[in-house]
Amino acid sequence: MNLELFRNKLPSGLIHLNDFLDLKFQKQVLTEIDKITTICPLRRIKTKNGGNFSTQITNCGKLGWWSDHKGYRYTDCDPTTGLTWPKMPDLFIEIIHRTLKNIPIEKTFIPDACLINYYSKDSKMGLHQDKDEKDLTQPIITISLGDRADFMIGGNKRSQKPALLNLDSGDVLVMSKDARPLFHGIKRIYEETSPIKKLIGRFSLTFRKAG
Ligand SMILES: O=C(O)CCC(=O)C(=O)O
Repeated sequence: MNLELFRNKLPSGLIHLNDFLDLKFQKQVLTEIDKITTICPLRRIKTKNGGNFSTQITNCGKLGWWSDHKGYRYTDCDPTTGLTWPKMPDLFIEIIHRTLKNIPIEKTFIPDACLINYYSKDSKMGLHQDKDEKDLTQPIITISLGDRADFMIGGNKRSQKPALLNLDSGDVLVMSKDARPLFHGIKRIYEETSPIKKLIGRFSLTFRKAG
């Protein structure tokens, strides 16, 4: 399917803060990811039907998102090690505060989960809705780091054709209000476009109020 880049206004509730984090800040985020993945390594997990995700994931915060034959869910500890997820770094909380200050939404969002996805050059993420959180009115805030990605944003039904939005390193994307339930995913990663030289591939960090 040929998808086109957004040319006009983004859907209501979808807020794209382009180039929000400078390179120095991005490198600090990467250092925090390195610390998290030392305690809780990135892993390729299975879909509930036994398929393979092409991203690798880990988590930090009180709750972490997980998937295996038992289904999609949030857990308070890493199902493979039984250890609690690493604490959410203060730097991540600072980014959330800065984001909230810059956007016209309620300032009450306090994330208790941060899902970290790692994309290598061939990784993708199929169209999906984020529905495992208890309160689906709470926004989702995503930080992009590393290679450029084509983010797909569709409608309330999977059958609606999505459009594309480029997400670059340092961008922050907010799915709030009417945009919260929209189908979304990652169509493509642009190899070797990362401004952070030691990062090959892309990380996304999605902050959610899960519990
Ligand atoms: O990598 C991204 O920007 C999107 C991640 C995502 O859709 C998710 O974790 O549910």
